Amino acid sequence: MKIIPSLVLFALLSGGASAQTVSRMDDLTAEAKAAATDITLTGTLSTTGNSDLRQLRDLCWQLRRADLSKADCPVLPANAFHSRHRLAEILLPANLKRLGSQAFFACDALTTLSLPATLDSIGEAAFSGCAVLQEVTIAGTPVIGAFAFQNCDALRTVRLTSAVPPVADATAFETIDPETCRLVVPEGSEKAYKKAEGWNVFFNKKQKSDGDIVCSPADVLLPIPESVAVDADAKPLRVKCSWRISAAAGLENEAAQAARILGERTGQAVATDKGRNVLTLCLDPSLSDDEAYILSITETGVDIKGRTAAGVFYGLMTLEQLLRADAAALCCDVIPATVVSDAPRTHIRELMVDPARIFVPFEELKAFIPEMARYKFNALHLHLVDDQAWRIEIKKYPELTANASSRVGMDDMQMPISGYYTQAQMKELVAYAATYHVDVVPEIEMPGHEVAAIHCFPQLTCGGKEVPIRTTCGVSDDLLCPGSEFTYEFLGNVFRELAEVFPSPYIHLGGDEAGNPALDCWTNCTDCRALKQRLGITTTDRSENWRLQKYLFDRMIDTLRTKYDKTPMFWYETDFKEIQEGCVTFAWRVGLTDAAVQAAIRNKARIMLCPGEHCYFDYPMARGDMPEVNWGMPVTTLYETYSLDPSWGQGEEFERNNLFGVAGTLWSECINSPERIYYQAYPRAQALSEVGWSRADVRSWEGFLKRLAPTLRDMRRRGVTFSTAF
Ligand code: TNX
Repeated sequence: MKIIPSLVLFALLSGGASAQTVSRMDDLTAEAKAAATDITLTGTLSTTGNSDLRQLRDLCWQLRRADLSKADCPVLPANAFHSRHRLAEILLPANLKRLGSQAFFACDALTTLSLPATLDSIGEAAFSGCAVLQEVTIAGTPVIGAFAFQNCDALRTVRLTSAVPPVADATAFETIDPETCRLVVPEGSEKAYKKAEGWNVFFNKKQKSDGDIVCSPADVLLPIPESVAVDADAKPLRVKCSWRISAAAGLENEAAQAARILGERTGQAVATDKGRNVLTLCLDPSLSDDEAYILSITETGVDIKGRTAAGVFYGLMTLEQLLRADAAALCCDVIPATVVSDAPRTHIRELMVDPARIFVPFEELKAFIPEMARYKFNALHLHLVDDQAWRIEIKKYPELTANASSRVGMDDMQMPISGYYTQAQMKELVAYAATYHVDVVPEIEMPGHEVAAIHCFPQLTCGGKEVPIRTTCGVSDDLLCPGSEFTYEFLGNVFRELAEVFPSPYIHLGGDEAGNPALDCWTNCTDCRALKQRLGITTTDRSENWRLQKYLFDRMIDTLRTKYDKTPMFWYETDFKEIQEGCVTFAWRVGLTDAAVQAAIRNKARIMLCPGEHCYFDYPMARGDMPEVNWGMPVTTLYETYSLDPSWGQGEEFERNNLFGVAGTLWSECINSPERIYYQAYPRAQALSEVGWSRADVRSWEGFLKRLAPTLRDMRRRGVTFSTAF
């Protein structure tokens, strides 16, 4: 009964190909946009706000073919078709002048492409990751940006009409294999192309470098280490030689990571028995911190010492950045004799991902881990359930994933969103993350943001109300009922299974947005009233409802601590006055960090800093950057992220006793592809990594920007997307 409406809608949306010719997107109904597979637009197209292009990209989720050849549209903005995996064919506007950066990033169904002669420029990474693109025709002479055709491994023909080679960045076709991809140019112009930067790769002529690429350690490390000492007089290390890895017992994982990094970067043989350069990994209990390390580079190799395997691993992350150097190439040739001595400022550096609102397929979720580990993040927080979905298998309650992991719609995006993680997958994720020293922290919300569970088990809410799964963002007034024993039985069973899957010492219990607006749900409930009476709660100014919430939390905290030895975590709410000693509260609301910090100090609790102003990476980084249309989010600039003071002006005692760490949140109401998680996260996550890892006296905004440039260039080379709106 409950699922019929969404099934009908699903059938409507996916049934049959639908071709549409209209002037503008606003001429189509919401249903037509969602059903369209082939759209021809003939009008003057808008590119800002909820533009024709934003609607094409985000609302026409089934789009396979777009014909813009008759449209008036001189600019296709950055990200115009970012990660549209179904788009197989596009006819570009006949008056197109500019194609923005990442315009077709990861459009991995696109097979052929014809760029009009009117085009003046092709942005950075415009076609990066168009993995099945076979044929490109470039009319005219557009300036072609860095990494424009990165990882277009299926390219077989690039055809040009101009006898004069267009100006191309040296990296525009960096990953082209000249054995399999032909460059077709006007007769007589081969010589010119052969000599031209960017095009010479087609003639098997790798860029001739002007000598060795030498790493400058202080200019390339992010987050910046405590100290970097270069000895310019000592003989440097040549890295493109064979390598031998010698690792102490217990560092087998780090030895494997080291072999991977050296192999990928240097392209040289890596073994445990022979090699010219030696990488030695060992443990040194005299270091100051579990994550501290000392990395020494000499003429003969590299030594990394850590107090624990985690420290050794962070030494390796630093080594990889030294090999990458200024990212002029995948790997440098020479690193000067250097000693890096390093330790983290805060001990939990987290990114939070939300597969509840828009599901993140398992393999994509896994792939997120190595990237965050590069910047020394050590916790991945998974927001596994919310009003819109339940995403984790619970064996005792198969209804949860059967009935609440599939829906149509996230606000105006009328697409089917479905999926959940099995417990076996989560165990695999945990094991994989551990090889990158990342702890996976699960979150199950209570008493709010629980509509998915209530949808499956109406007895979880007051009066057994039947509630549909939410398909829009925002806050629901339907809460778990603290007066019903079933609530505790249910949560207890869920946590019993979670504790077995996630070995993390932490577990997040949500707690946000369940009291404001008022908890009428509880005020009018007979079970809640009976509970209030039993507890002697007589107030009627709404504090009674916060006390009921406290009762619920106290029971769950007790269960989690005594049965599973877990430290509970919560989103901070001002009205919720008492945080249990030792628990972790998350400061998230814009403008309320002072209050959260004082509450943590008062309650002897620990506090995670993720204030919206600095750490909400679901917000756009600038106006007009993705997401262009949202529920009214403010902007969180890169500078705002960087300027977060993790001690919040409180000084050392607070930092020692209360500060837990820093977190960046990637709520996914508006993040409609896995690639866009990276786009929202980076480079703000890199700024946050430095906030969380590096001491204030060694870091600066200018220094960060300088060191960010090679970091981002390397991401481009590796085909990873990020925002450039800073
Ligand atoms: C508020 S942050 C929420 C989330 C939303 C987010 C969107 C928090 C604890 N609650 O449910 O996804 O805003 O930015």
